[in-house]
Amino acid sequence: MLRRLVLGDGALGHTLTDRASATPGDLYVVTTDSGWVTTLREEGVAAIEGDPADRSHYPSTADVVVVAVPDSDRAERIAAAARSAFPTATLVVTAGVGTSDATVDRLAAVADRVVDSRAMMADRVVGAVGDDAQMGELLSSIRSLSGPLAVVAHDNPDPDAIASAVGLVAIAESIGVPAEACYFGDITHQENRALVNLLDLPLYPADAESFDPEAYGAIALVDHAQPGVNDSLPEGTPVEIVVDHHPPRMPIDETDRYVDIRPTIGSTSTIITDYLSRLGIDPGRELSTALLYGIQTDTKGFTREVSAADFDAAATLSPTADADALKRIESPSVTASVVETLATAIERRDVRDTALATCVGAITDRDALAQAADELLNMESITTVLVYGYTDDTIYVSGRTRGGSVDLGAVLRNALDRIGSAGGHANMAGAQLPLGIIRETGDEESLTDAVHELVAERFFAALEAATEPTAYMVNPPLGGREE
Ligand SMILES: [Mn+2]
Repeated sequence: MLRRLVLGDGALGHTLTDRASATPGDLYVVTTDSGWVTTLREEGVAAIEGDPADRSHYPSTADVVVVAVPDSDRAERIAAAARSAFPTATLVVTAGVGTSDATVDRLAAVADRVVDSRAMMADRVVGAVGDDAQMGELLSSIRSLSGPLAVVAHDNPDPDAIASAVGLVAIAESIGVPAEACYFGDITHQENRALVNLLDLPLYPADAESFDPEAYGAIALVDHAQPGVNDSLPEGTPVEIVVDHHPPRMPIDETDRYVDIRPTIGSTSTIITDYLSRLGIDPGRELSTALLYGIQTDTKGFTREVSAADFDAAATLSPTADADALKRIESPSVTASVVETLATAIERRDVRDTALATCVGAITDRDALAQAADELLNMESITTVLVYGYTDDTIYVSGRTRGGSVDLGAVLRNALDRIGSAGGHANMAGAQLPLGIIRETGDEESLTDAVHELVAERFFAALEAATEPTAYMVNPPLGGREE
């Protein structure tokens, strides 16, 4: 487990610990701020009141150390103590506004990363790109367009994709090129809808049937890299710009295009934040909040695949981000229909081995299915969940899996494509089936049973076929040869 140590009392320290305490992790805080210690302890965080420069307060090990104090001389002393205590840890130090260049240099000598909040203040002019060749390339690829830029997030976009798309639009608009952020599919999670709604983010649902790539000067992809793979663009659609942090599944053609894929970075929002800083563009309150939320969710509150650059970006954004809005996004109000759907889903669950399938009957809110599936995936020993319900004419199916042993998108296609349409990702997939003939099945109760049978039998059979150990067929177990 990654052990994180936060030394100090800055706003950054608070932001980081606030997020981190919500996820299981090994977090230590050493601060002189006794009020903060009390708050942290109430949240179950190991907080020690004392001088953050005093090694005797430190835990025995730490993988990531964040020094967050506004005074840079003090930051320097604390950083030196932390470095000597944890020579191999990733050390991130904040440099407050007004820190001299000499101090920043000294901090940089001891830290892996100095988060310099002055950088943005200093060059807030787009022309300041100077000798930054990469940013020059990005801007010139946008500037040369003959029409608006379409920035396409992957289907059913998550906060990272949403924020990155809106961020890239802001970059295009900063040089006077019109741009639109769009996505195919749905924004299913309540949190993600709250993100878009609360911050009033300019993001448009596109329609796969009517989307016309010709209407745009170019297409940019964020948080994914292949048209037609994680989005509903036709395969082979020409794409001019790709910004992503996922390791590419297949080689990406970089000829005559702007491609920036950084698999060591925790989120695309981090890359976009880096662009904004280097271009001197002020993201403003809403976009800062969205990007910060994108980083937080993709790194699971700075615990998963997090890099120094992610901390850096979070520190850049946090002074401008709207902390209250973030809180409301993280815990949106739950509607009664979501609670009812979850209750029915639990009651009617059909568990076979580690898979669960459940029919919740007639539904008014399709998103409740996805949320119920998410909740049920937390059940002990359950690794795959399928939740479905129906409206007047359609059965909607929402699936989730964890652990990576099953490609749920493929399972659902095998199970249900012949009687409807199915698709999605390895760990998150869905399907829609016409209710058709079984609609005639008498009362509501027997209709629910009929729908369950229709979906569950096909699902469990396809799942079993997908999890059949192929190794068994190639190499029969030792001594197990039956004639
Ligand atoms: Mn991402």
